[in-house]
Amino acid sequence: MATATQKNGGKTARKAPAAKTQDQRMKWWREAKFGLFIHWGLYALPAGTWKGKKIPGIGEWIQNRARIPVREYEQLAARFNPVDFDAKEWVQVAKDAGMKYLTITSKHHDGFALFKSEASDYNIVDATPFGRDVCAELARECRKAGIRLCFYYSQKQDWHHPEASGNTWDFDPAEQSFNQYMKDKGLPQIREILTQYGPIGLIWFDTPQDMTRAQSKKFVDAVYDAQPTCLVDGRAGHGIGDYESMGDNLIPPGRVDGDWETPATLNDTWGFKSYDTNWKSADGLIRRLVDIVSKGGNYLLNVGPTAKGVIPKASVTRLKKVGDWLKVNGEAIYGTSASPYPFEPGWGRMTAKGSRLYLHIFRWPGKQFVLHGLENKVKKAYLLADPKKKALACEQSVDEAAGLHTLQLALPARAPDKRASVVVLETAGAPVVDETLVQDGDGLVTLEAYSGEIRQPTGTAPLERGRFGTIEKWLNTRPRVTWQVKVAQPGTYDVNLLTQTESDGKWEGGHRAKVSVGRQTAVATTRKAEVRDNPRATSYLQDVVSPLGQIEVNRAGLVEVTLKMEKIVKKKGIGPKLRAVELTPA
Ligand code: FHN
Repeated sequence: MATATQKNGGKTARKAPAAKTQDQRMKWWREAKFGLFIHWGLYALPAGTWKGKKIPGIGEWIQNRARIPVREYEQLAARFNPVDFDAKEWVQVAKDAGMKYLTITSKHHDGFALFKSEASDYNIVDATPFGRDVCAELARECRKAGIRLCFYYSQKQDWHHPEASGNTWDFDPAEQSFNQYMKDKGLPQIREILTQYGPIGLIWFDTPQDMTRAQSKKFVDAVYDAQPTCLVDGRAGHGIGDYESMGDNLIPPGRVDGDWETPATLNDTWGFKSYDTNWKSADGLIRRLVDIVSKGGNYLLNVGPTAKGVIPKASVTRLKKVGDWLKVNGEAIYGTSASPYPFEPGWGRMTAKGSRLYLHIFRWPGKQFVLHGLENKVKKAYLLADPKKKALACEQSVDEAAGLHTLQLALPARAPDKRASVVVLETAGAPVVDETLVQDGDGLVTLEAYSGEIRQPTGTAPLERGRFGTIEKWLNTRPRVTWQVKVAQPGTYDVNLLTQTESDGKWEGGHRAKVSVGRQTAVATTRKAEVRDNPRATSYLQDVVSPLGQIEVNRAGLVEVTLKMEKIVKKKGIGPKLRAVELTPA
């Protein structure tokens, strides 16, 4: 189980916010679930190309990646004239997407501010022909639309300032004084963005790098001093802040405790790049939103407007589709808490609110749906998409010997929404579940690496848990991974081993893997029988499926499944990167 390290973050560091309890301060954010991130600045002009060359990497990093001298890059300001910028339209994009807050780059790493600043004239009002304060205009429109305005602020990197970090091509790091930068620009600008635009929802610091704890604390205190109710994200440094910010585009596996958020891109860049068209599908965005919320997180989804001030149409249409889904299913998202189950079922995800459990079904089962492990009585079940809330027939039973609670639901043959259809279960009291890993109602048993227990003999090089919920560094044959799982349907199962590729597509087979349940074993050499998209990093990781044979499970109830590697090929030195073991009814 992952843990959001900031769950009490900020409590010791904070000076001012005593006026409200932490729960009161966090309330709007915990209910909001979905926000718009906007990366916008001078980098929208080159849009990924400098002097005729396509510069690899994310668009807002072009100055750094192409080592553009300050004196050259800052001339972009004289050409920055986003005449099509319309704050009302941008806020409407967020509103139509069902988003509740908007976080814009008030200053990104290039040091250029999107607000009127006395601390530095390298800002949109003083340095561009446009001359308008976009933060002021957005503040006005956000207020009217009931959207919380929040500011991203790059506190450590400022490639324009001689005393800040990140620009090693113009300035010598050995001669820099970050304290001087904080005094001259960093802290004054934090005060400006918190005093010029009314109440601010949160400040989104980023890349604290080697800041000292005292420096991080100064920034955070400056926020809390100016606006005690303003939240601070988890990238202020040193674990200070109100919630944890996950890695970019990183959706953690399983259950996550504490408050957290995943910042994510719609394509592969944050700032606009004219040739990045690798857009995520609306279906994928809806499922990611559900996935994140089912684990208790918030989804901060980014757009990168053009230099004219337009949010790309491809972004707007996708976001609108998410918003349309939320119009029907928002009750199962806003203000909900994480699924009471600590694992991810194969058929979809769950969220909860009061005495309601919401089943977000991705894999529609046809006319019958089975859920194991829910212990409360279900008073009524219905589809959220059904305006009449017609009750779905449901039956509950308990198999005492197997320790298994089963709910059977009658569903229409076709899904109301193929991306995610929500069934509401009104339960007697808040949902209570058996937290033991259990077979899915449709028969699949998924044993994900993140929920497996590593049995590591002493003296062997330790297996490691990877960012995407894998088990890695499996380079010797002595460790085992085990799962305790409740099986509902005894019978014969096909056993598959799923191992993950490297991001460059590298994968190594030829290992000998053995899965056992009691005396039953399935053992085979790993090979690429099938390749699937990795659900956590669809665009660049894949799962390789190796069939291991069959095993027989002869009774319902709790069983222990063990995975051992009997032989490991080490030619490429990566070993099997375990994603999951799957048991499918034969
Ligand atoms: O370097 C930045 C990047 O440009 C972008 O702003 C992302 C958004 O989370 N944050 C940093 C990298 O993690």
